[in-house]
Amino acid sequence: MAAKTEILTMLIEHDGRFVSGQQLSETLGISRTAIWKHIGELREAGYDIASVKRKGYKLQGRPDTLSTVAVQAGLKTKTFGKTVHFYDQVASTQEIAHKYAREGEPEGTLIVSDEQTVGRGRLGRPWHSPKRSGIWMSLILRPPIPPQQAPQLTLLAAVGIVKGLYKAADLQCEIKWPNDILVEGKKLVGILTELQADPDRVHSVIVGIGMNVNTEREQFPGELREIATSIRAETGKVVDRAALLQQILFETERLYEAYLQEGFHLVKLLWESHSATLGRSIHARTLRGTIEGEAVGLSDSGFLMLRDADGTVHEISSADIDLPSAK
Ligand code: BTX
Repeated sequence: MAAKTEILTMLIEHDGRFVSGQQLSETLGISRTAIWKHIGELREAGYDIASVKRKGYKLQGRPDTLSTVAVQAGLKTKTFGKTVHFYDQVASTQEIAHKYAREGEPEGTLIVSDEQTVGRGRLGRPWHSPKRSGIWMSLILRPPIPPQQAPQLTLLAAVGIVKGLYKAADLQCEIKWPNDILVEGKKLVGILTELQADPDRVHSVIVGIGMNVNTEREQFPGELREIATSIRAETGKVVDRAALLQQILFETERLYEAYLQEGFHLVKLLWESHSATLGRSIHARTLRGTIEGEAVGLSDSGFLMLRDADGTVHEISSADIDLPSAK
């Protein structure tokens, strides 16, 4: 961890209390002058750090950013987010993640931006990603699985996000197959999973996550106002995006480890328990037409099983789902 990140981590852990320059210098094994220099850099980056003679340093305020130091200070993961590429503004974090994945960046590399100008969803649809109001991120994974199993990672990410949202923002959400996280039927999070693969082997899975965090309801453009929501719109609270992102990385990494060791079963169970889709009559709009029926479960590969009026069970690998009787 970079010294600056370690200093910020210690300041955060002291939660508004002073940490002496001596203590920082001994823990990090660098001079007090070096500590002073890093504190200066943190201040320049927007951290409000008080310094008082004989007492040391105290963190009084943090900037609203998902910069590398903000994401990494206090992060409790093993690999997720250990490498972060942060941008004030990008076209799409997915594009950058694809480039880094091709160049061999390791599993867990995170690409995150405070704003996207051309954020995208599935099938080239646009994803609204205004400045500092959400989490716009792409995570590079390198699971040793065949490409057919890659959709399982969308479901895994959805469960990790739901757990993270519950722990960091006290918000209960539902998952709509395959990639939406909803509150009261409105979309809070979208997930876009893309692959770099040979026919029999995955090179990388890029998990793109777009989450509306501090957007106020009236800030959504007209076409999204009825279908989108944010944590702030739901709870009235402004959330620390960096702390939320850390929690999501932590929960998702734990699930991912279990998935690699034990397979899809645990993810499937957790996913089903948070599902807004199962047990309901739905319309699945696939590229080959619409199928109507009851969503009866997930297959072992993560496909949605839909029983039509004739009792035939269809396995759906990709579709847009309408919940006609949605709340
Ligand atoms: P999706 O195709 O399921 O959803 C896209 C649709 O969602 C749009 O057509 C629009 O109706 C609606 N929508 C657009 N923006 C928002 C928003 N901010 N909140 C709620 N609804 C919205 C979902 O695709 C996958 C989205 C992944 C986005 C991430 S952000 C980081 C990464 N980089 C990137 O370019 N995409 C991913």
